[in-house]
Amino acid sequence: MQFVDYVKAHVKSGDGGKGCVSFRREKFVPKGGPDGGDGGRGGHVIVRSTPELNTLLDLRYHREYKAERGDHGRGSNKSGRDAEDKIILVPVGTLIKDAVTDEVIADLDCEGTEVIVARGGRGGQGNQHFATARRQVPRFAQPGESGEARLLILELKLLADVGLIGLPNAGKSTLISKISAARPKIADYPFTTLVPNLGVVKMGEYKSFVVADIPGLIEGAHTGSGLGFQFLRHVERTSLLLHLVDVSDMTVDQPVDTFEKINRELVLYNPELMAKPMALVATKLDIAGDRSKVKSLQTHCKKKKMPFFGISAATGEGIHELVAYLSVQVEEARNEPSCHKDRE
Ligand SMILES: Nc1nc2c(ncn2[C@@H]2O[C@H](COP(=O)(O)OP(=O)(O)OP(=O)(O)O)[C@@H](O)[C@H]2O)c(=O)[nH]1
Ligand SMILES: [Mg+2]
Repeated sequence: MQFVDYVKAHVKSGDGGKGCVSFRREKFVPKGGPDGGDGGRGGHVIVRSTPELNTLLDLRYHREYKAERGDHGRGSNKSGRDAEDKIILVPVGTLIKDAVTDEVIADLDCEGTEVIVARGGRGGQGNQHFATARRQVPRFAQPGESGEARLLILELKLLADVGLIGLPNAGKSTLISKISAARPKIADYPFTTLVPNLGVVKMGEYKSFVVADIPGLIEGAHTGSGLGFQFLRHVERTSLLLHLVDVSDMTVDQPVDTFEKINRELVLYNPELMAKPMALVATKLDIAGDRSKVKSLQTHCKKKKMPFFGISAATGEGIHELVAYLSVQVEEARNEPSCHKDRE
């Protein structure tokens, strides 16, 4: 399935219905008073998050959302019906912005939350409201209020606790397939992963955490090299980053330099990413040869006070320790007030 995480959409709420000008007509009651009903409210346009979606794909093919106008008021004090609201369903984790002002309208980061993005116009009042002692025959009523039109940007930022980053071929998808039920495509060429994958990792009997595997990054991603760094938005909300480095890669002499180059790409994307806790994971230990690269990375981590792990998805070496570390970190992050405590 295609994965879409950025779309623009036009929304327009419904106008309010017109208030009615009408007078009571009954047998034997000459000059009945005004009885024009009110117009109904125009429909709102509402964006609602649902766990059943995981891409903004539907919005790519349907970029205009219009709610209906409210019914006009009628005689005999009959109010017009309010129009139905137009609901746009989006995946949990969708950020909604006004495309013109760039203002964030809402961040639907919980399941089932919703926001009115364009408010329906109020219905106009019928002439019955305008009768006074001195004006007993009001021949006017209020028009309905206009609806709002807006251009929105919808941006999906997946919700995950741990984000996997690293060069293409580093073993990110292999790791997620080892520790969760996710089965992403794995292959020995770069850019196997083209869209993010999420995997749920069990943490004890009742709890779990979510890991995001994103496409590989290369130097120059900020200028669009490789797949660019657009997918980094999906690790922006994580509480922890794992930076994977393939220590069996013959084409890399100095893994420390490569590691720092990729870190610079993160800073260029968003300096806050580098402020997140990060651990370095040396991968493919089973084919790492004399492990001299492992040692240089380990020393580098010690200097930077960064946690270091060595793993092999092939033999299982180090995987258990890594998952135990992640469980503790995720648990701690969830206990911090700024985090989503309700996600388990
Ligand atoms: N021997 C060995 N091979 C591994 C290990 N982990 C991954 N590989 C191999 O390395 C290659 C790349 O693995 P992927 O998991 O697809 O790498 P990736 O980081 O997801 O790559 P992209 O999606 O292209 O960014 C595959 O051929 C894997 O089988 C490991 O621990 N040992
Ligand atoms: Mg991959």
